[in-house]
Amino acid sequence: MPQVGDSVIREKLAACLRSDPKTLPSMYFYDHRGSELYEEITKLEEYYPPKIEIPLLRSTARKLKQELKDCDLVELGSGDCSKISVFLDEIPEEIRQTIVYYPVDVCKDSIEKSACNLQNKYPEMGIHGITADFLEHIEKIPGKRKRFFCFFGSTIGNFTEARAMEFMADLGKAMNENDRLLLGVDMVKDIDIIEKAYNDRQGITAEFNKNILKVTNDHLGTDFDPEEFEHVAFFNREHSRIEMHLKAKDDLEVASPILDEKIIFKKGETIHTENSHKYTVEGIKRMAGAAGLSVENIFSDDKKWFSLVEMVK
Ligand code: AVJ
Repeated sequence: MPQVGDSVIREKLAACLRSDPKTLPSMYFYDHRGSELYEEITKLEEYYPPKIEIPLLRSTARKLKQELKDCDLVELGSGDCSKISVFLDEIPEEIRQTIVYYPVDVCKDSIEKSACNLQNKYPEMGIHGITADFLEHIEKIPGKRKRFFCFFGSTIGNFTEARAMEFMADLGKAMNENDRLLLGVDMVKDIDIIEKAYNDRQGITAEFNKNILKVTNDHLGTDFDPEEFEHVAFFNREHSRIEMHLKAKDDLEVASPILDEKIIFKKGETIHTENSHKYTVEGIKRMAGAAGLSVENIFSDDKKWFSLVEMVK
Protein backbone atom coordinates (compact mmCIF):
# COMPACT_ATOMS: atom_id res chain seq x y z
CA MET A 1 0.00 0.00 0.00
CA PRO A 2 2.30 2.80 -1.21
CA GLN A 3 0.32 5.50 0.48
CA VAL A 4 1.78 8.92 -0.04
CA GLY A 5 1.78 10.60 3.32
CA ASP A 6 3.28 13.82 4.59
CA SER A 7 6.48 14.56 2.65
CA VAL A 8 8.26 15.87 5.75
CA ILE A 9 7.65 12.58 7.55
CA ARG A 10 8.70 10.66 4.45
CA GLU A 11 11.98 12.53 4.17
CA LYS A 12 12.65 12.10 7.87
CA LEU A 13 12.07 8.34 7.79
CA ALA A 14 14.07 7.90 4.58
CA ALA A 15 17.02 9.84 6.04
CA CYS A 16 16.96 7.70 9.19
CA LEU A 17 17.06 4.51 7.12
CA ARG A 18 19.90 5.83 4.95
CA SER A 19 22.02 6.76 7.97
CA ASP A 20 24.71 4.47 9.31
CA PRO A 21 23.80 2.92 11.71
CA LYS A 22 20.16 2.82 10.61
CA THR A 23 17.58 4.32 12.95
CA LEU A 24 13.84 4.98 13.13
CA PRO A 25 12.45 7.70 15.43
CA SER A 26 10.59 6.23 18.41
CA MET A 27 7.71 8.68 18.04
CA TYR A 28 6.57 6.59 15.06
CA PHE A 29 5.75 3.62 17.27
CA TYR A 30 2.43 5.15 18.09
CA ASP A 31 -0.01 4.62 15.26
CA HIS A 32 -3.37 3.10 16.24
CA ARG A 33 -1.97 -0.42 16.64
CA GLY A 34 1.20 0.85 18.32
CA SER A 35 -0.82 2.77 20.90
CA GLU A 36 -2.87 -0.38 21.56
CA LEU A 37 0.30 -2.41 22.02
CA TYR A 38 1.78 0.20 24.35
CA GLU A 39 -1.43 0.04 26.38
CA GLU A 40 -0.88 -3.73 26.66
CA ILE A 41 2.73 -3.18 27.69
CA THR A 42 1.63 -1.01 30.59
CA LYS A 43 -0.37 -3.98 31.91
CA LEU A 44 2.55 -6.44 31.77
CA GLU A 45 3.92 -7.70 35.05
CA GLU A 46 7.50 -6.96 33.94
CA TYR A 47 6.84 -3.39 32.83
CA TYR A 48 7.16 -1.56 36.14
CA PRO A 49 7.21 2.20 35.26
CA PRO A 50 3.47 3.03 35.24
CA LYS A 51 2.84 0.76 38.21
CA ILE A 52 5.12 3.00 40.22
CA GLU A 53 4.49 6.36 38.61
CA ILE A 54 0.69 6.28 39.07
CA PRO A 55 0.65 5.90 42.88
CA LEU A 56 3.56 8.34 43.01
CA LEU A 57 1.48 10.89 41.12
CA ARG A 58 -1.20 10.53 43.80
CA SER A 59 1.08 10.94 46.80
CA THR A 60 2.97 13.80 45.16
CA ALA A 61 -0.23 15.68 44.27
CA ARG A 62 -1.26 15.52 47.92
CA LYS A 63 2.07 17.09 48.91
CA LEU A 64 2.05 19.78 46.22
CA LYS A 65 -1.60 20.83 46.23
CA GLN A 66 -0.96 24.26 47.82
CA GLU A 67 1.60 25.09 45.13
CA LEU A 68 -1.03 24.47 42.48
CA LYS A 69 -3.32 27.23 43.70
CA ASP A 70 -3.90 29.93 41.03
CA CYS A 71 -1.61 28.16 38.57
CA ASP A 72 -1.58 27.62 34.87
CA LEU A 73 -0.97 23.88 34.82
CA VAL A 74 0.87 23.08 31.59
CA GLU A 75 1.29 19.42 30.70
CA LEU A 76 3.78 18.67 27.93
CA GLY A 77 2.94 15.55 25.92
CA SER A 78 -0.43 15.17 27.64
CA GLY A 79 -1.64 12.27 25.42
CA ASP A 80 -4.95 10.95 26.74
CA CYS A 81 -4.68 13.08 29.92
CA SER A 82 -4.92 9.96 32.09
CA LYS A 83 -1.90 10.87 34.21
CA ILE A 84 -2.98 14.41 34.99
CA SER A 85 -6.38 13.03 35.85
CA VAL A 86 -4.85 10.82 38.55
CA PHE A 87 -2.93 13.86 39.80
CA LEU A 88 -5.96 16.20 39.81
CA ASP A 89 -8.12 13.68 41.66
CA GLU A 90 -6.00 14.35 44.73
CA ILE A 91 -6.34 18.14 44.50
CA PRO A 92 -9.28 19.57 46.47
CA GLU A 93 -12.03 21.13 44.38
CA GLU A 94 -11.48 24.59 45.95
CA ILE A 95 -7.95 24.54 44.58
CA ARG A 96 -8.90 22.91 41.29
CA GLN A 97 -11.24 25.75 40.49
CA THR A 98 -8.33 28.21 40.62
CA ILE A 99 -6.32 26.14 38.10
CA VAL A 100 -6.32 26.49 34.32
CA TYR A 101 -5.05 23.33 32.67
CA TYR A 102 -3.23 23.49 29.33
CA PRO A 103 -2.61 20.06 27.78
CA VAL A 104 0.04 20.36 25.06
CA ASP A 105 0.37 17.60 22.49
CA VAL A 106 1.11 17.15 18.80
CA CYS A 107 -2.06 15.16 18.21
CA LYS A 108 -4.99 17.56 17.74
CA ASP A 109 -7.67 14.87 17.87
CA SER A 110 -6.48 13.36 21.08
CA ILE A 111 -6.17 16.81 22.68
CA GLU A 112 -9.73 17.74 21.80
CA LYS A 113 -11.17 14.42 22.89
CA SER A 114 -9.28 14.19 26.15
CA ALA A 115 -9.77 17.87 27.03
CA CYS A 116 -13.49 17.35 26.56
CA ASN A 117 -13.53 14.25 28.81
CA LEU A 118 -11.53 16.06 31.44
CA GLN A 119 -13.83 19.07 31.33
CA ASN A 120 -16.78 16.78 32.08
CA LYS A 121 -14.90 15.31 35.00
CA TYR A 122 -13.80 18.68 36.41
CA PRO A 123 -16.38 21.30 35.34
CA GLU A 124 -14.92 23.77 37.87
CA MET A 125 -11.52 23.89 36.13
CA GLY A 126 -10.54 25.91 33.04
CA ILE A 127 -9.06 23.80 30.22
CA HIS A 128 -7.43 24.98 27.01
CA GLY A 129 -5.79 22.41 24.75
CA ILE A 130 -2.74 23.49 22.77
CA THR A 131 -1.77 21.57 19.65
CA ALA A 132 1.97 21.95 19.36
CA ASP A 133 5.20 20.08 19.26
CA PHE A 134 6.33 21.46 22.59
CA LEU A 135 9.93 20.91 21.64
CA GLU A 136 9.58 23.48 18.88
CA HIS A 137 6.78 25.81 19.95
CA ILE A 138 7.52 26.68 23.53
CA GLU A 139 6.33 30.25 22.76
CA LYS A 140 2.75 28.97 22.31
CA ILE A 141 2.53 28.31 26.03
CA PRO A 142 0.79 31.06 28.06
CA GLY A 143 2.90 33.11 30.42
CA LYS A 144 0.86 35.55 32.52
CA ARG A 145 0.17 33.59 35.68
CA LYS A 146 2.55 31.39 37.58
CA ARG A 147 2.97 28.11 35.77
CA PHE A 148 3.33 24.55 36.88
CA PHE A 149 4.85 22.48 34.08
CA CYS A 150 4.45 18.70 34.04
CA PHE A 151 6.29 16.23 31.88
CA PHE A 152 5.37 12.75 33.03
CA GLY A 153 6.02 9.20 31.90
CA SER A 154 9.80 9.44 31.60
CA THR A 155 9.26 10.61 28.03
CA ILE A 156 12.39 12.73 28.45
CA GLY A 157 14.22 9.40 28.64
CA ASN A 158 13.47 8.81 24.96
CA PHE A 159 15.45 11.86 23.86
CA THR A 160 19.15 11.59 23.13
CA GLU A 161 21.30 13.13 25.87
CA ALA A 162 21.93 16.19 23.70
CA ARG A 163 18.24 16.62 22.89
CA ALA A 164 17.21 16.19 26.54
CA MET A 165 19.73 18.82 27.53
CA GLU A 166 18.52 21.20 24.84
CA PHE A 167 14.91 20.64 25.88
CA MET A 168 15.70 21.33 29.54
CA ALA A 169 17.69 24.44 28.63
CA ASP A 170 14.80 25.77 26.51
CA LEU A 171 12.39 25.11 29.33
CA GLY A 172 14.79 26.68 31.84
CA LYS A 173 14.94 29.80 29.68
CA ALA A 174 11.16 29.96 29.26
CA MET A 175 10.45 29.53 32.98
CA ASN A 176 9.95 32.49 35.31
CA GLU A 177 10.95 32.82 38.97
CA ASN A 178 7.70 31.40 40.37
CA ASP A 179 7.25 28.64 37.82
CA ARG A 180 7.81 25.00 38.66
CA LEU A 181 8.48 21.85 36.72
CA LEU A 182 7.51 18.34 37.75
CA LEU A 183 9.50 15.86 35.68
CA GLY A 184 8.91 12.09 35.64
CA VAL A 185 12.08 10.02 35.31
CA ASP A 186 12.82 6.32 35.48
CA MET A 187 15.77 5.61 37.76
CA VAL A 188 18.80 3.34 37.36
CA LYS A 189 18.20 0.05 39.15
CA ASP A 190 19.18 -3.63 38.94
CA ILE A 191 19.92 -4.14 35.24
CA ASP A 192 18.10 -7.46 35.13
CA ILE A 193 14.87 -5.75 36.22
CA ILE A 194 15.27 -3.05 33.56
CA GLU A 195 16.07 -5.52 30.79
CA LYS A 196 13.12 -7.76 31.69
CA ALA A 197 10.78 -4.76 31.41
CA TYR A 198 11.73 -4.47 27.72
CA ASN A 199 11.90 -8.21 26.99
CA ASP A 200 8.58 -9.47 28.30
CA ARG A 201 7.84 -13.18 28.13
CA GLN A 202 4.64 -12.66 26.13
CA GLY A 203 6.52 -10.85 23.38
CA ILE A 204 4.29 -7.77 23.42
CA THR A 205 7.28 -5.41 23.47
CA ALA A 206 8.73 -7.33 20.50
CA GLU A 207 5.48 -6.83 18.61
CA PHE A 208 5.44 -3.14 19.59
CA ASN A 209 8.99 -2.73 18.34
CA LYS A 210 8.27 -4.52 15.03
CA ASN A 211 5.11 -2.46 14.49
CA ILE A 212 7.32 0.54 13.63
CA LEU A 213 8.15 -1.30 10.39
CA LYS A 214 4.46 -1.38 9.46
CA VAL A 215 4.20 2.32 10.26
CA THR A 216 7.23 2.87 8.01
CA ASN A 217 5.58 0.80 5.26
CA ASP A 218 2.49 3.02 5.54
CA HIS A 219 4.51 6.21 5.14
CA LEU A 220 7.18 5.11 2.68
CA GLY A 221 5.45 2.33 0.78
CA THR A 222 8.35 0.06 1.75
CA ASP A 223 7.88 -3.71 1.90
CA PHE A 224 9.41 -4.42 5.31
CA ASP A 225 8.40 -7.83 6.60
CA PRO A 226 8.45 -7.53 10.42
CA GLU A 227 9.06 -11.27 10.69
CA GLU A 228 12.45 -10.87 9.03
CA PHE A 229 13.61 -8.91 12.07
CA GLU A 230 14.29 -9.87 15.64
CA HIS A 231 13.49 -7.70 18.66
CA VAL A 232 16.59 -6.82 20.66
CA ALA A 233 16.58 -4.75 23.87
CA PHE A 234 19.52 -4.34 26.24
CA PHE A 235 20.89 -1.93 28.80
CA ASN A 236 23.77 0.20 27.54
CA ARG A 237 25.75 1.04 30.69
CA GLU A 238 27.90 3.70 29.13
CA HIS A 239 24.83 5.75 28.17
CA SER A 240 22.66 4.50 31.03
CA ARG A 241 19.84 3.57 28.72
CA ILE A 242 17.78 0.74 27.34
CA GLU A 243 18.27 0.48 23.61
CA MET A 244 15.75 -1.21 21.40
CA HIS A 245 16.81 -2.47 18.00
CA LEU A 246 15.41 -4.55 15.17
CA LYS A 247 17.98 -7.03 13.92
CA ALA A 248 17.89 -8.43 10.37
CA LYS A 249 17.72 -12.23 10.56
CA ASP A 250 19.35 -12.49 7.12
CA ASP A 251 20.86 -10.42 4.33
CA LEU A 252 17.92 -8.59 2.83
CA GLU A 253 16.77 -5.75 0.61
CA VAL A 254 13.78 -3.55 1.16
CA ALA A 255 12.23 -1.62 -1.72
CA SER A 256 9.89 1.32 -1.99
CA PRO A 257 8.21 2.82 -5.06
CA ILE A 258 8.93 6.29 -3.67
CA LEU A 259 12.60 5.80 -2.85
CA ASP A 260 15.26 5.78 -5.57
CA GLU A 261 17.41 3.17 -3.93
CA LYS A 262 16.83 -0.10 -2.10
CA ILE A 263 17.57 -0.32 1.60
CA ILE A 264 20.21 -3.01 2.04
CA PHE A 265 20.67 -5.03 5.24
CA LYS A 266 23.51 -7.36 6.13
CA LYS A 267 22.53 -10.31 8.33
CA GLY A 268 22.71 -9.13 11.96
CA GLU A 269 22.55 -5.44 11.08
CA THR A 270 20.13 -3.48 13.26
CA ILE A 271 17.78 -0.53 13.09
CA HIS A 272 18.03 1.42 16.34
CA THR A 273 14.42 2.21 17.22
CA GLU A 274 14.42 3.55 20.77
CA ASN A 275 16.46 4.80 23.70
CA SER A 276 14.98 4.90 27.17
CA HIS A 277 17.37 6.61 29.56
CA LYS A 278 17.50 5.73 33.23
CA TYR A 279 18.64 8.41 35.67
CA THR A 280 20.57 8.83 38.88
CA VAL A 281 20.05 11.63 41.43
CA GLU A 282 23.43 13.07 40.40
CA GLY A 283 22.48 12.91 36.73
CA ILE A 284 19.21 14.72 37.40
CA LYS A 285 20.94 17.46 39.38
CA ARG A 286 23.57 17.88 36.69
CA MET A 287 20.89 18.20 34.00
CA ALA A 288 18.89 20.70 36.08
CA GLY A 289 21.98 22.76 36.84
CA ALA A 290 23.02 22.92 33.20
CA ALA A 291 19.51 24.15 32.34
CA GLY A 292 19.66 26.93 34.93
CA LEU A 293 17.21 25.13 37.21
CA SER A 294 17.58 23.69 40.67
CA VAL A 295 16.08 20.59 42.17
CA GLU A 296 13.65 21.48 44.95
CA ASN A 297 12.30 18.02 45.72
CA ILE A 298 12.66 14.46 44.51
CA PHE A 299 9.55 12.39 45.15
CA SER A 300 10.16 8.64 44.84
CA ASP A 301 8.67 5.29 45.71
CA ASP A 302 10.23 3.28 48.57
CA LYS A 303 12.48 1.32 46.22
CA LYS A 304 13.54 4.50 44.39
CA TRP A 305 12.64 3.00 41.02
CA PHE A 306 10.90 6.08 39.64
CA SER A 307 10.99 9.76 40.55
CA LEU A 308 8.95 12.90 40.11
CA VAL A 309 11.48 15.69 40.28
CA GLU A 310 10.32 19.18 41.22
CA MET A 311 12.51 21.91 39.75
CA VAL A 312 12.50 25.68 40.11
CA LYS A 313 14.43 28.43 38.40
C1 AVJ B 1 6.36 5.40 26.93
C2 AVJ B 1 8.50 6.13 26.36
C3 AVJ B 1 8.00 5.70 28.63
O1 AVJ B 1 10.55 4.17 27.24
O2 AVJ B 1 9.66 2.79 28.65
C4 AVJ B 1 7.84 0.76 26.47
C5 AVJ B 1 8.05 3.24 25.76
N1 AVJ B 1 9.21 1.18 24.90
N2 AVJ B 1 8.42 -0.40 26.10
C6 AVJ B 1 9.58 3.58 27.70
C7 AVJ B 1 8.36 1.76 25.71
C8 AVJ B 1 9.23 -0.13 25.13
C9 AVJ B 1 8.18 3.81 27.12
N3 AVJ B 1 7.77 5.25 27.25
